[in-house]
This record gives sequence, structure tokens and C-alpha cells, in this order.
Amino acid sequence: MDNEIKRLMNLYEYTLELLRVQLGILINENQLDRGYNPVEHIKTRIKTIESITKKLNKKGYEVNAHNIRKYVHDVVGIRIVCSFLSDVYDVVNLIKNGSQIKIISEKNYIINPKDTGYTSYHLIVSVPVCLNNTVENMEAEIQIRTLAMDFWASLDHKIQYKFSSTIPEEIKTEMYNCAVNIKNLDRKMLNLNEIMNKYKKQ
Ligand code: 0O2
Repeated sequence: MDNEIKRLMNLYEYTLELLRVQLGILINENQLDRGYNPVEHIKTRIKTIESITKKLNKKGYEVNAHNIRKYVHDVVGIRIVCSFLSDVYDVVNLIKNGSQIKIISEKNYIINPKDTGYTSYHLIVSVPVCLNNTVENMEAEIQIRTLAMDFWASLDHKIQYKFSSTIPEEIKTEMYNCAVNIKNLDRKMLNLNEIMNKYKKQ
């Protein structure tokens, strides 16, 4: 790994730490204000240099610090897992309304699922990381999804890893059917939660 890439990977470590703190504040403050925490759990990762290389090669770019910053937007990955569908949108709005985190782009794969059946809400965000003499605006990807969507995606990830590009049709079809069931389940769970809340208010 050349020195420029090493430096950049350090910057991504700082970015992740900063986002952890900023998201923690947003979520805690929201809980204090509303008495409710929409977040079930948060997972984070820094993409490995092997995975970054694979992504750049796939896109036809040489592996260097400039191309990593320009073409790999998810070196820092944060996954926020919520119980209910409405919680996903609460978290998206919480992040959008926060003052520190800038939204670069968003993809709503809940409204527009991928062909595989994958659903999730993706935000590419940017945060200023203050170094000794400069400020670097660093990107990260935040994926927000329900527990049920996360269950589906984690099995799908294992399938993709096992079969690489040649996933048998019967597995693809069954996964797509599972995604439809997950969507229905999420709707039913949200409905049940709303009914439960009505009882609580009585
Ligand atoms: P990993 O292992 O999570 O790092 P990009 O390819 O990121 O430059 P794209 O395709 O527009 O551009 O990005 P997208 O679709 O917004 O986000 C890609 C990420 O979403 C993936 O990252 C996965 O984490 C997740 N994802 C997208 N589609 C699927 C899917 O069909 N199944 C599962 N399980 N996850 C999916 P990586 O880098 O591919 O993988």
C-alpha cells in the first residue's frame, strides 16, 4: 500500500469515529426529546483495500488515492438497523436535519427495490474532518433498513459470496420471493406496532 493510500485510510478511520459520535449524539438527543429510540443497532466497517481494489477494477479505474476518493463512496460504511419501517424514515430525517452531516446523494431502495429484491435506504454523506492544518470533507455511506431487510440482505450477501456471479436461478427466485414476504412482514409489524401504541394511549 503506498503512503498516500495509507494516509487516506487513516482519514477514513477518523471519518468513521467522527460519524459514530455525531450519529450517537443525534440518536441520544432524539431519544431525550421524544422518549423513543428508533435504532435497534448500528454496524460499521471500513472497506478493505482488497475490496476497494475489486470495486475500482470493476469500474475500470487504477487503484490510487485520487480514484478511491472519487469513485468509491462507501469506504466508510455505516448500517443503521431499525425495528419498524417508520423508524427507517425517522432516522433518515434525523440525519437530514442534523447540522454536521451533509447529504451528497440518496437512494430509496425501499420504494424502488433492486432487481434481486434488495431493499434499504442509502445515503452518501459528507463530514468535515479537521486535521492539524486542513479540513478534509470525507464521504461515507449510511445504509438504513429494518431488521427484516437486514436478515434478507445478510443471507443474500452469503449467497453472493458463495456463488460469485453464477447464482442458480432457483436461489434467485426464492430470494426474490423472500424479499416480497419481508416487505409484507414489515408492513404487518408496523401495523401491529401502531395498534399497540393506540392501546398504550388509552
Ligand atoms: P459491501 O460488502 O457492502 O461493501 P457502487 O457499486 O457502490 O459504486 P451502487 O451500486 O450505485 O454503486 O451502490 P448502491 O447500490 O447504492 O450500494 C451498494 C451497496 O449496497 C453494496 O455494497 C451492498 O452493501 C448493498 N447492496 C446493493 N445491492 C445489494 C444486493 O442485491 N444484496 C445485498 N446483500 N446488498 C446489496 P458493496 O460494495 O457491493 O458490498
